[in-house]
Amino acid sequence: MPEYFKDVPKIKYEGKYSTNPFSFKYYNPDEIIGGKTMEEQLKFAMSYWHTLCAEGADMFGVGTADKSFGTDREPMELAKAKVKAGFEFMEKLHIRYFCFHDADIAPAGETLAETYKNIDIMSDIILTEMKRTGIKCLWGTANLFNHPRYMHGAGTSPNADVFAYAAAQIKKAIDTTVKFGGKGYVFWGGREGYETLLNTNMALELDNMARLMHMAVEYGRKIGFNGDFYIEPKPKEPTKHQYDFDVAAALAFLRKYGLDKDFKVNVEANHATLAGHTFQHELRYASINGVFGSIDANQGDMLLGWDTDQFPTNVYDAAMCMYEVIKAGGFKNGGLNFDAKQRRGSFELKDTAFSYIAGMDTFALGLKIAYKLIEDGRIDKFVADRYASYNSGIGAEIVSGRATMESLAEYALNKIGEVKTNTSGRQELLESIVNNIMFSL
Ligand code: XLS
Ligand code: NI
Ligand code: NI
Repeated sequence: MPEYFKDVPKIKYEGKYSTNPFSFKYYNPDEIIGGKTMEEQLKFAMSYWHTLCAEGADMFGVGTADKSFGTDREPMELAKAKVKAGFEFMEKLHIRYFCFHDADIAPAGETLAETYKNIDIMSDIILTEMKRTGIKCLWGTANLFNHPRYMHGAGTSPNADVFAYAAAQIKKAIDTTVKFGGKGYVFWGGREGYETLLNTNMALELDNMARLMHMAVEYGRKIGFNGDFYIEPKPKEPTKHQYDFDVAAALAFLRKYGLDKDFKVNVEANHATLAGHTFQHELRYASINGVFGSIDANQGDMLLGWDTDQFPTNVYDAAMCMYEVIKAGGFKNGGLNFDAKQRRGSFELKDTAFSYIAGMDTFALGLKIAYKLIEDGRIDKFVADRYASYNSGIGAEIVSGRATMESLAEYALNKIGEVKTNTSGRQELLESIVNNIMFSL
């Protein structure tokens, strides 16, 4: 069997003092943190598209990385080589899950029927590799944004034929996800939005999007899909305005259309920052509303206003992310999918390995720090104390629902006079506590 990532050896944990670039410094799959192994807690997934398909093209230039994997790019031959390369990579990097779009795993045929056939052939081959290695599918999705037919959207297209075509693609992508035993199915609506309201019937587009999701749920449940459906919020790009702007907008949509029983959210770090939120904000908002599902782990660039999909190396953000994940009870059907690509200048195949090592080590650190923060308890205690006024007296009246406008007005008139009980928010102290815990690992 040919070896595709020839320069990449099997990556092992060597600890923080190792200078071997092909080693994990912090990710030690079997290490127990908080009662479970790191591997169980982090559930890393390889993104099929960035890792095996994307060649580094940008708006101003063609690709720089060669992802032909030794083939002359004949589509089916290439697709087969990608499977072998992908599983070799996951085995070498100790990645136990992958995520895919229909279009990543099989080339489009001349007709939809031919595309279906290609997907069947390729999914059989992938399934064989899954059985050989024990690697699992985290989630699947359909690419409803690349082809010109989706120029005006898929589920929100003004053209009913496009809606039907999108449904046909989703149906097959759900079939394939179920075939792989995947526990998630993602809707990322890259073109489900608009460029101008002058040509847009927003109400119909949103109703139609919900119709498509209802059909997907009905079909998925019928064929035995028992995992989660996810909306992956993103505010813009490629459209000027995407309907699933952020977790709050996605949640309002899900509740309005009665989809919140079957759907959760897949939070992507770079999408959060594009929406003007921190990653942690989006995770917290999802978690307190019961829709936290899965994560696309990456990071943006503070100075660039688009989805740069960089590999996550910011330990602080990873720590805050894992803090939220632990508080949410950990991953159930979800995991950490590296929806991330190496920079265009890092064009060698071994750069893909360095990128994943960097990302996995960052989240291993994040996990350890998050547990330390929780065990240390200073932050949680501060927050609990900060709201202590709601535990008794007038606060307890408010929280229990017994207080009314009249009772509060009477209390304010007779008991308060002027409020003299505010206490400091201590932000700087708390930030220094986080640093203290982070750097005394
Ligand atoms: C693009 C999205 C995409 C989804 C899957 O910005 O992140 O990669 O995760 O379609
Ligand atoms: Ni994503
Ligand atoms: Ni993205």
